[in-house]
Amino acid sequence: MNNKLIPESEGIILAVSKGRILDQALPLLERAGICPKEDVNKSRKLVIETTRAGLHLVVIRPTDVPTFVEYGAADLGITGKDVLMEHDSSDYYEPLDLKIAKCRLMVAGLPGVEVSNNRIRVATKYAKIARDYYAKRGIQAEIIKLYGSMELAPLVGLSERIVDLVDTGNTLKANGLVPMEDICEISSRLIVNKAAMKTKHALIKQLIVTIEDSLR
Ligand code: PRT
Ligand code: MG
Repeated sequence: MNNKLIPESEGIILAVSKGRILDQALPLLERAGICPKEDVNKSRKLVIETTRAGLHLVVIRPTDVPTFVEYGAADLGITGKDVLMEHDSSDYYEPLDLKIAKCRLMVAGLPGVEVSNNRIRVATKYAKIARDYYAKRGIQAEIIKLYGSMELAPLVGLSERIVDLVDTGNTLKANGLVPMEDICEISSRLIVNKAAMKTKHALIKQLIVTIEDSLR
């Protein structure tokens, strides 16, 4: 591809997830000496230059980050492990755990609501993760895919359980739900396009080392 805004010879593109990951990624990048040249929350520009020569940022939805990186539209990306697990591909490297935007992926539900192992409905944004989790336990769960407000599902009888991210537990509590099973810990990761790791090795390696140093 030659019709790109940023010629390959002129640097690398880092795709950062919008929202809460961005809020925590910006201070981390700043510690690594990388500052966007515009206010990423206000700018209407989609490609933002940084104080690190040759490093451009694109700020996109968390779920789009692995896609951009796999196709090489971005050389690197920052997104949640939950997003990567659900995306389920190995078409990129995952060299760093950035230890930001931490939370846990959990099964939750209304207290006292028992379920039988062959009749359980689970509402979640994480259909693949939930399917794998129950399959591993030999439980035939009916997975109901939602795009948000998972906590509502048990309250209105859509499902007996939800699989969702939990941080403080306040959201569950506010809705009368309780955490029931721990699936795994989540944090944001740095991912890298496999081809770019070869063709732009020096630039990318330097950047990984700089970010890794700033984690300490
Ligand atoms: O809009 P789009 O669907 O693209 O993204 P989004 O709205 O999911 O983005 P955003 O900004 O919420 O960021 C999501 C990413 O942040 C996730 O993919 C995780 O990697 C990370 N993260 C870390 C979290 C949380 N902590 C978190 N607590 N994402 C969501 N939550 C939600 C959770 O879903 C629940 O509704 O916060 C609520 C629980 O928080 P507590 O503190 O009440 O337990
Ligand atoms: Mg959102």
